[in-house]
Amino acid sequence: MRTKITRALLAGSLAVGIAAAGAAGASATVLFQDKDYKGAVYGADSNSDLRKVGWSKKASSVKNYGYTVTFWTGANYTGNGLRTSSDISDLRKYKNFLNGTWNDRIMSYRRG
Ligand SMILES: [Ca+2]
Repeated sequence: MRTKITRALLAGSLAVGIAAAGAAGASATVLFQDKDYKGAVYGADSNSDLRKVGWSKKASSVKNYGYTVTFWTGANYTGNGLRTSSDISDLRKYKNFLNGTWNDRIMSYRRG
């Protein structure tokens, strides 16, 4: 069963709640609008098209809680992919094609 923790524009106390859930073994990948796990948050195991939830090309940091996840620049797991099980505090440090970075590039993602 897929678990969608939350999506919200306000980080604040909600981000703290997700961090606590992560410590207990959260199941969802969490996207953060800003680097260093700050700003608005969105959490779900996967999403085939982040445009549908207003989160396309916004993530600047991510937490995967140990799960291997592949992020994609296009909808429906297309385009360039970044496969990782690491938490990434600053997607600017991850190179994408044409000397760009992964900052504000993710449009879909899923485990595996
Ligand atoms: Ca961003």
